[in-house]
Amino acid sequence: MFQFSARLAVLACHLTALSLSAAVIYSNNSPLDDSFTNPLNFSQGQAIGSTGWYYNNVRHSGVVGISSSLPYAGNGSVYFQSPSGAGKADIEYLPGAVNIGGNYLAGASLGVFADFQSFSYQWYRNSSSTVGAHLHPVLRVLLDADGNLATVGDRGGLVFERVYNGGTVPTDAWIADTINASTYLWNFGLGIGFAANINATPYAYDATLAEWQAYFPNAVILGFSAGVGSGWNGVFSGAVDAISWTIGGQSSTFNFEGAPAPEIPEPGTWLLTAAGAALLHVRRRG
Ligand SMILES: [Ca+2]
Ligand SMILES: [Ca+2]
Ligand SMILES: [Ca+2]
Repeated sequence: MFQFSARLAVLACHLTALSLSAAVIYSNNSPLDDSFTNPLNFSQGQAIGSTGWYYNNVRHSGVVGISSSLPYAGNGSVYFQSPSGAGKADIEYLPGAVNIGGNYLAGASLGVFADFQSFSYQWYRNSSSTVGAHLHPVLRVLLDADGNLATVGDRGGLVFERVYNGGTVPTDAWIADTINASTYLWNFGLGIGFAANINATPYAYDATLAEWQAYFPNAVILGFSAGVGSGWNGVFSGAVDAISWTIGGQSSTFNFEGAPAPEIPEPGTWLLTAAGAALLHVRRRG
């Protein structure tokens, strides 16, 4: 009995720690269940309020939205669905974002890549997914490789996937991953081509965060991204939550939740207000 209570206390502490330190990002819809999708073959996005977060890069009927489907640390999380290998959907934090044809791009930097220390998230793969067993929602740091925002051909990012770090992908459970200096990441863009090899080994997917920082000493951080799809052959559904990063000793954590329901005054409140107004009216007349 004591053990059970102690475990509950520990769980409560974890939940409190997250809720105290995390910024809450609410769904656009109230109380919950955003479901942003786009059937076309070019990417579209949608701002999540004025939080700096965006549903983005959504195409071929991929779906992303803060939803109650797989709640974590409260009533919601960021739900993803992809119906086919072509489907894609991301959620992204983009400072100073600009809308380019309905999709969003960062317009400012969060800091220098050399100061980037770690990032982490919780992710979930539903067992109904039929894509390769190694696939799960990925986490990316978005970069401008030369640090000059005016040149855009070197924009891209570094991607975390468990399969390149010796990890398995459990289903129907929330899984925590933290990416630090020794974690393997692979690249897209950055002016060096998709999945480029930057170190001495012939394999492209074994460059650590520290090696990437040494390779791009002038790079700046353009944001963070989590998502699914694009080349995932089959159906995927899952979620992410508790996205966090640390840059130069400053940590930011985000908990994705359903927006509070709009407040509707109860009948009693209306009556009191009406009575007060009537009294005021009588007094003014008197
Ligand atoms: Ca640049
Ligand atoms: Ca290599
Ligand atoms: Ca949540």
